[in-house]
Amino acid sequence: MEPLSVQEAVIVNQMLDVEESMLGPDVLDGLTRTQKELPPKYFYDARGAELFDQICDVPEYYPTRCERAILNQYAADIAERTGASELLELGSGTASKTRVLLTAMDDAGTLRRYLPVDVTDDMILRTAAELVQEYPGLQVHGTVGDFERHLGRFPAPEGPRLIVFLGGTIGNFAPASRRRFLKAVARMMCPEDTLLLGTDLVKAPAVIEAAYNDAQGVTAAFNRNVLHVINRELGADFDPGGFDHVAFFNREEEWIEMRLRAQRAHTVHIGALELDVEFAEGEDIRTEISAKFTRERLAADLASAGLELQTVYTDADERFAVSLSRVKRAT
Ligand code: AVJ
Repeated sequence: MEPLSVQEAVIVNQMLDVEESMLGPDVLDGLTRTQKELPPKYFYDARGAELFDQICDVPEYYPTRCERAILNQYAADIAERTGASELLELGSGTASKTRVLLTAMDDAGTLRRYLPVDVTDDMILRTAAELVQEYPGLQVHGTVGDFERHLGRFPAPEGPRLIVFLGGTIGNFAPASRRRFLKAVARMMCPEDTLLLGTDLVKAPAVIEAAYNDAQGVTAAFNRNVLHVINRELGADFDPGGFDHVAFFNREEEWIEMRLRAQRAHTVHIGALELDVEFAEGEDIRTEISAKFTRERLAADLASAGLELQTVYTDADERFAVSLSRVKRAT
């Protein structure tokens, strides 16, 4: 990659070497539980990110297309309602959906600064370099960090800020940590700031389940990729092909659960942890939950974090929602 030589971009790395990865402790904690579990954030090495991009293109996986359609339709309205001069994006990735928002803010004449936050520094560097070209005068202040841990370390706002958390990734948090996360977001918001949140909606279970069981098997490969990551990073000897991909809609919890199911009884050795993990035949590792929301649930979760739902945009079929919230004013 070309070194970044633009004046307008500043990238601050919040990841200290010692805390660079929680993979080891997280795997140890997750795989020694009665119900084995792995955090979904470890899907996304280079291969996992590529597989997720492919998921977004399979016909069954509707969330990305719906969210993009909503943003295309309502970006101008969002820019107008928020009057935001800066956009802080949690988990910015390639910022492909962000451009429509930046353009709308640019058209409204308010755009001054873009603040991407992502765990991968080269993603932020590349995006920053592109965006300062595309939007002359735009300042980019990137933060390399984990938005679950570094929320308090972002630059102070210089004007009305739009905080953007897209993709439905909020659904990956368990309910308690979801509310904790929303509270932390609310705490860093000023009265003139707005939160733009993407959430998948509750709908016919068959539609949701198809999105996580695509016919081409891309989601299955994505699911198994976490075992490749653990093999490589922690010197483990998982046989990813020895696990079946399972995804179902948990109707009580209103979330999708992805699991990896051991085809036979066996033991896996994880070198870096000096750990042997025993699997019974048919035993599952839960690898992801992806919560689906009703408007009521969404409003309640936001309210319990001190946020007030202002506008809910949906696609024509009401499959996905993008919402605007502000901090509740003291009464
Ligand atoms: C990127 C977390 C929103 O939960 O739908 C896609 C990840 N997992 N297929 C989701 C995912 C399986 C996705 N998020």
